[in-house]
Amino acid sequence: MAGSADGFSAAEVRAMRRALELAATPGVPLGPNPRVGCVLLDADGREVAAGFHRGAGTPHAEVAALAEAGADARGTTAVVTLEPCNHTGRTGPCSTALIESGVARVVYAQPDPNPLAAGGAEALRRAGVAIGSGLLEAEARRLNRAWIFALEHQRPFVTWKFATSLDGRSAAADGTSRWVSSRPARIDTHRLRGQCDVMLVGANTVAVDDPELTVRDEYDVPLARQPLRAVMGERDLPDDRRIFNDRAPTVRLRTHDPRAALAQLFDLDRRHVFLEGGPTLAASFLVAGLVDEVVTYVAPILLGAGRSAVGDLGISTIADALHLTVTDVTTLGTGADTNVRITMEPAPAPDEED
Ligand code: AOF
Ligand code: ZN
Repeated sequence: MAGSADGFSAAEVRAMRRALELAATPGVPLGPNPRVGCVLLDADGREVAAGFHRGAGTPHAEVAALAEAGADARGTTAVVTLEPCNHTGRTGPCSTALIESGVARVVYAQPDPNPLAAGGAEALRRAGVAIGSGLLEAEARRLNRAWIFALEHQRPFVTWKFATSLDGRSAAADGTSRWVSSRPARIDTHRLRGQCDVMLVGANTVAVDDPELTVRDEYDVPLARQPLRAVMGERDLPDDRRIFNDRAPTVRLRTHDPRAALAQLFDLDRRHVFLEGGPTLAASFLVAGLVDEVVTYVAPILLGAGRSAVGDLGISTIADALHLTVTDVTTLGTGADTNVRITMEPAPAPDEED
């Protein structure tokens, strides 16, 4: 088999792409674990078996692939998106499982950033297994960016999503807001909700807008479970609000402090918050520096008056503007249904004028 310049065969590169796809299976993983995929290749580079991780408490990707392969695992190359773990957590160490199955070589994309689980590569090497690392590492990191971020910062990654008119308003003067965003934008929102593990709104939004905050089947989002719904704020709410229905679990976070709310969600094993409103809650997270990604759906409508999409940020002069870097611009829908989705992340303020 011809090796590529960086020591990986074409079959291994293909297998890693497939492992990344398997890892990204919609609706997984459940709970606080990373997305991981694994493909076993025979000596001719043919796939023997494959597996992916379905969430905390279920078999790791390598163990799922080894179970499918049975005795055929002997002598194979395991291509894995994350360094095999070396610890007994909710399940046993993948390093040991790979060694016991007679796997000859392990190629992984990204080292395990979790200090409790890391060390698998070293254990495998000691047992005589050949190791290759760093194959498609950037792709693997992208796949688990919220999980990696949460591990490093000990708080969930926060995506703030809002829909707005061209002039930055989320509702008209009389408070009506259905529908600032088009159907294609709403479908896209449900898809993004399904990738998070908690959706967060303020108690005021629950009182006024009464969102259900579920990922709806009608939008065809494949989903193993509904994300948790969280309501932040101290005000009491009537039980008949849709967010308290039985379609998904809901928690109340009785605090106004974004940092305290995120700490509670982290303790509930949540790693990716989808912040959905309203303007005051968004402003409090922005002012606290606790927004890591912004996704906005801009509708080609003008309102001229009405609620601003974001509340007061305490900014009185242009030099103090909060700057964002655009990472993606996508047009959704056509004709009257067109919305523009802009994805951004916080950026340092530019230090030069021109
Ligand atoms: C792997 N393969 O498929 C996954 C890994 O509590 P546990 O036993 O599920 O362990 C979770 C930790 O193991 C997680 O934080 C991460 O470091 C690693 N996840 N490792 O070899 C997998 N999901
Ligand atoms: Zn493992």
